[in-house]
Amino acid sequence: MSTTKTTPKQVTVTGAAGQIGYSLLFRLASGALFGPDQPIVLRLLEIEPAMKALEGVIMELDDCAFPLLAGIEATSDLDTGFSGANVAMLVGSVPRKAGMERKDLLSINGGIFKPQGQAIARSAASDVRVLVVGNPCNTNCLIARSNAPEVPAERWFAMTRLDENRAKTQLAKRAGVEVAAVSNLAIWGNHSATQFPDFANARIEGRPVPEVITDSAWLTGAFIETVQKRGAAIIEARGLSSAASAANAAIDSLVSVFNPTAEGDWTSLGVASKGEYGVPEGLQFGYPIRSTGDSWEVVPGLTHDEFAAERIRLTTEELLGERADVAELLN
Ligand code: NAX
Repeated sequence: MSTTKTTPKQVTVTGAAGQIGYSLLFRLASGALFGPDQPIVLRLLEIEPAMKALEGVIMELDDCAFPLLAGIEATSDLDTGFSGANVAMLVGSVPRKAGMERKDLLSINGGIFKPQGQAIARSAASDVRVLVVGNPCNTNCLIARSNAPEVPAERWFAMTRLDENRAKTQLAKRAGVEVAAVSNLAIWGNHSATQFPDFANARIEGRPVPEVITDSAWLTGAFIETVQKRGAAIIEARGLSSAASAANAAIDSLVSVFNPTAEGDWTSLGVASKGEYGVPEGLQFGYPIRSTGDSWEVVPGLTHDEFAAERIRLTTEELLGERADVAELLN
């Protein structure tokens, strides 16, 4: 195998010295995103106070001697960080602290994602794909996208895949099947406690979930609650928020964008709404997505009962509220 003849992909990761970065970078460098024949350059964007910690992470990356890692650029300068980026993973953000209102959180993060969006428009490669992980990821993605009108709206994704993966495992455990038997699991709406993991349209071994798991009280109650509150349960158990599973979901998300979706299946991504399923246009909304590897579509024609429709209405309302809170940051 020769890796020297292939032009490396430029992959930017923000918040690279953080927890998720610590899991993500090593998987990227080992080929988890583009496979074993595609070298990459990691472009690591951090704020000044974290540059020393980032140096340590880079030492460890060096010490892995990854054959696919063609270079590392560490910087706190936005244009250097996004220069020539084919993929931008926006992980770094400011977490919610005790006493912080949602509005404060949104505007602090707006201060991060607006200039990042502008720098992506100026400096990234013309084929850039952007995945926003840093919370509140849907609205952070909306802010960045709206400040980069030169980058087509369909290149922007907010991460709902961790919720999808969590939901699949809960269903598999309950049904006593392997997780690979669960398919067609969409997370509708916001990556937050209002998200709707759509069990009714999901399948287990090809059959609708409610036919396999007939306990509808569990599906509409404990199942949804477990998925929605999984992040908090991990903090409670580990003393730290989920990181390795988030990094894994970030790679899963982009693999789903760059590769064709399995026949009949779909995956979950937060994308710019064009009004599908009655969701107001422009919201960065979690939908079921099918990709060809080059382009993707929101899966059409799914139906929702009253329960699901109400859940989707609530998560839509929340995203509309977030959008109103950051109106002054939008273009
Ligand atoms: P950490 O606090 O460990 O790391 C964040 C890193 O971002 C820090 O190193 C910090 O210096 C850096 N940073 C802050 N502002 C920056 C800026 N303007 N430019 C570049 N870097 C900057 O958090 P971590 O656990 O890694 O989580 C990162 C984000 O992912 C958080 O917002 C978190 O809420 C979010 N998550 C999103 C998930 C999702 O499913 N969408 C799940 C996991 C995670 O909770």
